[in-house]
This record gives sequence, C-alpha cells and structure tokens, in this order.
Amino acid sequence: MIPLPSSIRVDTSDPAFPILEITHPTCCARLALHGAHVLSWIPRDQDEVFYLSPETHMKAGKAIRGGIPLCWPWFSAHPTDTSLPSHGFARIHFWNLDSAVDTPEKIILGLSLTIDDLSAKVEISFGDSLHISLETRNHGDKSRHVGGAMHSYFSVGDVSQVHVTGLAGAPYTDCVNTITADLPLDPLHFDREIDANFHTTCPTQLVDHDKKRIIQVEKSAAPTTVIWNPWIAKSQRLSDLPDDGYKQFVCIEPAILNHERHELLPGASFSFSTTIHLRAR
Ligand code: TA6
Repeated sequence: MIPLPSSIRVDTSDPAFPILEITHPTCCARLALHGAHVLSWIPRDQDEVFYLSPETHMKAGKAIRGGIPLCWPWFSAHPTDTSLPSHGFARIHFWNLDSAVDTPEKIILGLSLTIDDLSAKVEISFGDSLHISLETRNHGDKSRHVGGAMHSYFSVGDVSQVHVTGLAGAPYTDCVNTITADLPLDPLHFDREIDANFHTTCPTQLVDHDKKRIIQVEKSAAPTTVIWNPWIAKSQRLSDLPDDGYKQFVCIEPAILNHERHELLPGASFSFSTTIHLRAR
C-alpha cells in the first residue's frame, strides 16, 4: 500500500477486502479497492449521498450492490459474448491504488486496472462535490471498442417523494416497457420499475422532497443517462437487495452504451467523467 495522508485510513476488518476510510474537513467517504468502488460520500453538513444495500456481497469477484459500481469496458451485456460478466470487469476486480493526495479542498485518489491490452485509470476527487474521471488506454496493436458507465445508487428518503428533472425532450429507450402515456418524463416520478436510457448530454437533477435536497449529476463524454429503479418485483428477485430496497434509491448513470462505444486505436486513450453536486431545496 502506498503511503497515505493522515486523512485516509485502511479498514482491514476484512483483510481480504480493504476499504479506504476518508475523513476530511469537506466530507467523509469510503472506497473499496475492489472495483475502485465508492461506497459512501457524506459532504459536510449533509446526509449520506449513496445507497448501499445491507445485503450486498463484499467479496472478491462479486459486484457490490450500491455506491458507484464502475461499469467498464462495457455497459450491461457484452455486445457479442453473453458469457462475459454483465457491466464488464471493473467492478469485480481489485484495483491498484496508485496515488492519494490531500488538499485543503479535497482528497484525490488515483487507481488503475489492466485487463488484456486495455488499461483503466480512475481519478476520484472527494470534497464538497464528487468527481470521477475514467480514462481508458489501448496498449494493444488492434483497435478496441470501449464503453461503460458510472452506475450511481443515490440514496433517497422515500422514492415516492422524489422526481428527476433534466430529461425533457431527450430521446429514450425503455428497457422494460413501463413508460406509458400516464408517466410524464419531465419531471420523472417513480411508481413502477423504470429502466430507461435517455440520450442526452444535459445534467440531471434528483429532487428529494423528503431529504430536502437536490443532487445534480453532471457528466462529460457520456452520451446517455440511464435511470433505474427496480421497483417491487425486481427487488424481490435480487438476492443482494432487501425486498423494499427500491424505496431507498434511484440510479442515475452517465453511460456509453454498446452502440455508442469509442473505437480506440492502438496507443489511443479517452476519458469520460461525472461530477456530483448537492444543494438544498
Ligand atoms: O441500471 C441499468 C441496469 O442495466 C438494469 O437493467 C439493472 O440490471 C441494473 O443495471 C443492475 O445491474 P446488476 O448487474 O448490478 O444487477
């Protein structure tokens, strides 16, 4: 482990699953090296921003349910080989911690993962906002197609008391056929399973009347924003989510879908990112 500033300690209560615990004047946060996975972010004077299932796995090779799963180098099912893991490799491998910097405004972590001839470098800044940038580089001699997502589970007080704005007019793909004429999309309320890909570069806002806050999700180089809430039936089918887990989160996911993947020529790189801000409502 690299030398860490005093604002970061390693929780080794499970030595096989190290978690960084950040205590900084601007925020507290937790990150698992497995998946370079943000588990928690609590800005000063705010409540927890992310939902983490009390029934999540926390072991090698299993995706964590909640926080910010990094989907890479593809989102959802692999475009040609369905035997490969859904949402790619990033969230089911341990990443290397390459850097940890403490500044008065934020903590900046750098982590990396290499799979075959693709390397991923993620930079995560924890402060009074949260910024994640994921850079992919092709070290091979053939071009590669790369996509992914930052699959954030935002904690809500009561899913019936929230709505999402910023989707007005965006073309979308409804992955579960639940968006019908009775469900306006801007603002988007939740009274059923929603799994939809909105093709927009605009920021999205999660307005939480219960927690009296607005979470703004900005992004760069991610042409789609995925909105997901599993609702009742799917929550009951997911073994790592309580049956009523759907009441406590909404996923807003900056994404590069399979048909939007970047072609990375040998030696080339590209990055996409998200920035999350909170404000009172
Ligand atoms: O959020 C979009 C989505 O692709 C949904 O279809 C749902 O499957 C979700 O991701 C969770 O995926 P996971 O593999 O983590 O269960």
